[in-house]
Amino acid sequence: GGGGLQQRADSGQPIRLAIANEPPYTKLEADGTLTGAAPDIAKAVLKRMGIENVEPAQAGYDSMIPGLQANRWDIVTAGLFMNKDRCAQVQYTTPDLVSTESYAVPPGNPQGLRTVDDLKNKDLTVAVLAGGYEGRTAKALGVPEDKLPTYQQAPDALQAMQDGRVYGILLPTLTLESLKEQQGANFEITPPIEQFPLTGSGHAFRKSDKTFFEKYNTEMKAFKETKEFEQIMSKWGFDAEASRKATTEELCKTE
Ligand code: 6CS
Repeated sequence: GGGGLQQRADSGQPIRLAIANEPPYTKLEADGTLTGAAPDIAKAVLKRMGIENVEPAQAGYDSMIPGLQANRWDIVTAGLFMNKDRCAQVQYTTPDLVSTESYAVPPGNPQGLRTVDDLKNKDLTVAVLAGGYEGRTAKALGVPEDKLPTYQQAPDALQAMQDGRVYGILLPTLTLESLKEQQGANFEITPPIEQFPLTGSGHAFRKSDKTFFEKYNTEMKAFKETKEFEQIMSKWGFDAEASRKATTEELCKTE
């Protein structure tokens, strides 16, 4: 194979980027503009390849890889964190975003939820996203599945906490900070959970799109050395140095 995405680009068709619409990782403006850290990086890399025709495709984390395989979109640029399972299904570029995970908890954190062991030992549940990295990783760390009810998107998880259906939420620290700011919601965010591995995403491609992937990955590595990359990263609250130090190989070892 190898013709698919390359052919699409050559014929001037839009490159479809899958996102969740979860700032600061991904954001769809009210006017339809595609932005957020991962799409801004993708657009800059594609521009270096002479491609400016891109189109957003909004999806839940549970359908990003299936939709990629089914050719519903061309690249996942959603802060899709690498782990063993995902790395077996798609090819990931060099890392873009490295970040941490936290809990959102009610004001004052009455149950004192801070660690993965707390989640195992206390009689409470936390919302995670369907098909998301957090649920899978928490289970790998020994948290029973029934403590991790799933919701489609971050605002649904927030609603569940506000309704008292869950005690808290387990999501990226930066997602929770953005959610709190956007919704003006009254909750606390714990410091990054130390037992959780550092998360790292890359841009995910179908394994069959070899030629295009190789070119893209080469341009992305070069782009990561630029000032423009640093500007995108700091605009959205990410650390360019952490991204440069991370490797796809290491991040793909996460259970
Ligand atoms: O990779 C994931 O599955 C996770 N990534 C982000 C940016 N947010 C939540 C999601 O579960």
